[in-house]
Amino acid sequence: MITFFNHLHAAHQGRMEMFRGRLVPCYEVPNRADYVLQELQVRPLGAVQQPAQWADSHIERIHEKPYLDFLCTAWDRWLALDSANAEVDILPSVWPGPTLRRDVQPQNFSAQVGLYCFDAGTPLTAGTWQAARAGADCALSAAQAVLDGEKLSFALSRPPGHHAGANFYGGYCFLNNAAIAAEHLRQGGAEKVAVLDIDYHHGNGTQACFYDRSDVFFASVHGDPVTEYPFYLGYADETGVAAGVGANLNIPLPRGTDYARWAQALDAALDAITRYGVQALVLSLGMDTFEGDPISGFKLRSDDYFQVGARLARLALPVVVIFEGGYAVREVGINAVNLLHGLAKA
Ligand code: OKP
Ligand code: ZN
Repeated sequence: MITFFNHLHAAHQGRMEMFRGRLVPCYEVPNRADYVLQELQVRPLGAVQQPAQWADSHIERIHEKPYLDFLCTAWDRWLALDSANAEVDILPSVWPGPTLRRDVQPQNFSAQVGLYCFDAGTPLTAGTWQAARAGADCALSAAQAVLDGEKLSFALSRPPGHHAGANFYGGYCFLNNAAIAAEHLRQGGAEKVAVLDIDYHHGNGTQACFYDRSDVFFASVHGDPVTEYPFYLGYADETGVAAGVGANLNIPLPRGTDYARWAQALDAALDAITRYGVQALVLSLGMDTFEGDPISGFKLRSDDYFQVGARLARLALPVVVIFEGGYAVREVGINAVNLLHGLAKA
């Protein structure tokens, strides 16, 4: 395995997120990635490298230019409004809900934040763009490694990406690293690829990126959106549109699901990927299925992740692993590295 890591991830350090009418400390913290790196040093799985610096054109294959322009200028515009804003992060307070227009971009800064951001839990900070951009570089380098013949690569970056879409951010995510990697595999010659998302939360951004495409199969096992974030996507009847019909598989599971039941769902997703017939897999690796996760509801234990990795290995596909969620910070490294060892050694 080859791992791509960039210290710039730590430049994204949200202070507070909105929860039940209060601002509470962010769950998505820099030491999440550092704990994984530390555990990879204890139980190594190959080289850890800095990513190459990739041109923006690779990111523009997934994200719209006006959205990227907003992201990379937002912090400076925020400071220009009031220099005291340096002490607080950007959160939206108004959104284009039903009957309101999304096709105009108001000049007002807060109105633009609400246009692009779909929740109040995703602070945009001084270093968000730099961290997210370096994360996309990790994803591109990891995809390139597989194109160059590696069997397994790992983009160890944050913030995560799977809730972000062509022109929106939310759920702690800004740039969709998994989608960027999948598209890079396609450009590099893989005719069909699959994205398998095993984060606790449905990867609504990734699904949206590929919903009308037949060349990227999206499969996800996640907490049932009827009770779990992101609530408004991730149901079993979402099977794709147009050319993408049959290329989207959602397997929602109730809060409280244990490993035995979760593993059945994983196997169903793996069978569907096998039937679809792809040349490479992108794995959106969220570790928030862990029983100790503070914001999630599945019951997987640390030892289970070895078996998860071994199950994934049965696909016998090259895999680009993208780090997503997982908020039990002390265990996130052990759990992620357990899975990676299961996958690499099987
Ligand atoms: C991102 B990823 C907790 C509210 C949860 C959003 C969760 C985003 C999860 N107080 N807010 O998929 O791990
Ligand atoms: Zn998650």
